[in-house]
Amino acid sequence: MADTNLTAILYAKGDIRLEDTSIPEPGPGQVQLCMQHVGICGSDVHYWQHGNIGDFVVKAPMILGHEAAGIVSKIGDGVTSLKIGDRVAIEPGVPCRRCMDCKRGRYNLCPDMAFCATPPIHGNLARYYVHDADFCYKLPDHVSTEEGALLEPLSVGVHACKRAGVTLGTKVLICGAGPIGLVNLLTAKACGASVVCVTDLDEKRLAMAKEMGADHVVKITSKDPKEMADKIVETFGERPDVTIECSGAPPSTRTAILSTRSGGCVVLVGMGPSSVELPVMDAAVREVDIRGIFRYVNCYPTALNMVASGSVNVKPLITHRFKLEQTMDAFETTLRGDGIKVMIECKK
Ligand code: NAD
Ligand code: 572
Ligand code: ZN
Repeated sequence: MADTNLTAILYAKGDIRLEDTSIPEPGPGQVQLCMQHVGICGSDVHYWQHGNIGDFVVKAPMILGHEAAGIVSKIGDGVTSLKIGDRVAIEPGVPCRRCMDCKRGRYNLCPDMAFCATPPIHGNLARYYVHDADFCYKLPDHVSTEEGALLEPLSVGVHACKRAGVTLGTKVLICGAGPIGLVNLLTAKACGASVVCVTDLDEKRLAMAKEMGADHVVKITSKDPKEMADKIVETFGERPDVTIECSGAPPSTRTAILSTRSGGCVVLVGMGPSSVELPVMDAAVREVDIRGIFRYVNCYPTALNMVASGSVNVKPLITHRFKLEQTMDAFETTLRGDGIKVMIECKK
């Protein structure tokens, strides 16, 4: 194990530095983790490129990374659920546990959530990191730490499919074939969706969706939402029951509403501009529910089960691998949009 703590720190927009920091010690209820794998998320790249996402502004140096898994290397006082050597997936958001949202079980909505690599909270793209033990999930021997890191985006798919009510026989439209669209595809299939159609502007991403099990793909060729909705409905032969919007592009959100069957549901996962013009009257008179999601809640155990049981295979999502020392190459690769999931190996 390393005796230094190489860490990827975002100092400000455009300024990521790899530096040695002190090795953190676990407090009560916490574990120290020897980090194994951290996936790069679009939000890590966005903070690097822009220095903010909306009101979340990088005002002080922040450690990047929130899709992560590690090996327990030290135990804090009172921790009985884990032992040194356990391999764990890290759920990156720790809520206050005391507010009404937490007490209702909707801890993802906690206003005091401390979420890795969302300013001002540090992430875990480092050799060592400390996290609350009850937000670490022990991996069975046959589940790798790469898969453990992928439980983070997979949990977004689990939460979206739950909010959409995807079940046996549901016909699902997924707009956008980035990592988040693809984890929704995997989850929808695992939930028993009978038909899943995925849209994107990009042929390579559509090819990936097909490889990962999409029954149909539709290339988006126009910003006219009605024209694209007609193309989608023609592909299904009917309207989808449920649409999971994973691009955040306003024309796609309009298409999502227009495509979905009367009485169906559109789940907004993709984040675009804060205000978007939508065909709300079409949604209203056809009773198309519009629901949002905010990350996930109580989804890690389900995501882990799906991977451990073999009902989803997340490994093909990983298209690029780098070492922690190559963090800048990893970020440049993600920025170019060459692949789907770029994975960083943190161990020495
Ligand atoms: P991504 O940028 O890699 O993927 C988005 C995909 O949408 C791209 O492949 C792009 O070509 C495609 N696209 C763009 N315009 C389109 C259009 N008009 N129609 C169809 N496809 C179109 O991003 P990602 O990592 O897959 O994340 C997707 C979105 O989900 C982002 O907006 C991200 O912020 C959001 N997200 C939200 C949550 C949440 O809690 N709500 C969690 C994670 C990610
Ligand atoms: O893996 C969690 C995650 N959440 C994302 C994006 C990427 N990864 N979200 C989109 C941005 N929001 S936010 O509310 N914010 C920066 C806190 O705009 C969170 C969810
Ligand atoms: Zn993320």
